[in-house]
Amino acid sequence: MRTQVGIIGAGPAGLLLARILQVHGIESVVLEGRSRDHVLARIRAGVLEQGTVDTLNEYGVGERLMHEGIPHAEMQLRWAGRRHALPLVDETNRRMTTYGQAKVVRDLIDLRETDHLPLLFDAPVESLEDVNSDRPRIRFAHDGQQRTLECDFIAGCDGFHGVSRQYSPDAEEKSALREYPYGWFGVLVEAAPNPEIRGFAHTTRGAAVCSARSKTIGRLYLQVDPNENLDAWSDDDIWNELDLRMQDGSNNRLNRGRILQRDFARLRAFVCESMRYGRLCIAGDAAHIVPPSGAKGLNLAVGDVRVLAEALRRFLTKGDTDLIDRYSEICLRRIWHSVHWSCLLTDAIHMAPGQSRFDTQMQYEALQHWVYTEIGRKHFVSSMLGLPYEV
Ligand code: FAS
Repeated sequence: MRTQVGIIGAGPAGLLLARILQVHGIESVVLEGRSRDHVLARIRAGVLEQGTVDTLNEYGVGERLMHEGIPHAEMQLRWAGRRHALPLVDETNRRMTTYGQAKVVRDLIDLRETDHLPLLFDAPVESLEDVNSDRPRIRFAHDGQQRTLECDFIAGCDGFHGVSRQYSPDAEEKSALREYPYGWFGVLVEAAPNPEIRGFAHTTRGAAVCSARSKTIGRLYLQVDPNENLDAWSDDDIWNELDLRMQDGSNNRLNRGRILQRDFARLRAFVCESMRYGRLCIAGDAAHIVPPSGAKGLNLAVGDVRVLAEALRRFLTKGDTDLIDRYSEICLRRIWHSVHWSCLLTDAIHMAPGQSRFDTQMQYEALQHWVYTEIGRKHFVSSMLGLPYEV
């Protein structure tokens, strides 16, 4: 097989890159290691920055999003048993929109399949060859055969546990990692999200997060110890703990319903600053991981892919290497800004094991500053809404 751009991974990064390249008349093949059902069933991000919404609309993938997306007007924060809120819209009317990652991925897959463009599922990539030559190759398995995809360029969009990052020789030395001593026990629930109980709660029992994936599906999280036995929690235990942590002195309670899915997410922050080596570029979670508190993971992937698609367009159509040479530098400005914000927010709302009353008071001061000072609100809103794109 031969193509211009070989894309590893059919997550948001790989699929959106394929779409943008297609619009610019550049061929690609997407190789996805898991099955189509598995990819479509994965529940992850839920909140899109304005830039992500605009990008999906710009490339013709926004129709369902504009019908089903739920724009946010405010962020609720709870601490010391009280509810506080701040507007989440900036002076240019940019805002966050709730629209689950599973829907973004489905929209992109539907479009690719409607256009009959190559997207191979159950096609795990096993190795890359000659990434520093002008004829890089991808070795993958498909339908019980060992296959090779010859390309002009390889895009590693294969997530944190993917294969591509290891083919950048200085990736290890140029990577930075922070592991948090707690994680998120997440549940997907069939219950209409209660608009009076949204956002983050800081409590001495641990943080809680209440968000929506649609008007009838809620996505709720409890901070737990990484070694927590999640099976020991009955459904009632989960609902009671969520109500306990989200209480704010009012009689509001969460709408309850069937728990459709349980999962656990480690909280970590990771950045690999070597995002390009020869004819290989990595994008999305293959290059960075942010604690989900800042709702940045998917949005950062979109930012990377915008730069990568334009860099590949200029290189493959005009031989212009300027943007591809600056790919890492441009992406990292946005990445580090989002990682910093996500870690600030994570540190402010979670209880660290053994933290002192002094530490807790420092958290209250940070939360107070973001909600009740003009400069704090500006910082909070501009960080949540994300930096403007450079490309
Ligand atoms: P992805 O991991 O989505 O996609 C990579 C793809 O590559 C996968 O389909 C994988 O199967 C495939 N792949 C891997 N190795 C391969 C190989 N060798 N060959 C072929 N294919 C291979 N972000 C937010 O913004 N908000 C949230 O609330 C949020 N919640 C999250 C909750 C959980 C439990 C997790 C795990 C992540 C969450 N994230 C959240 C982050 C998440 O949404 C990512 O940022 C997003 O999926 C990044 O997209 P991709 O870079 O495309 O990586």
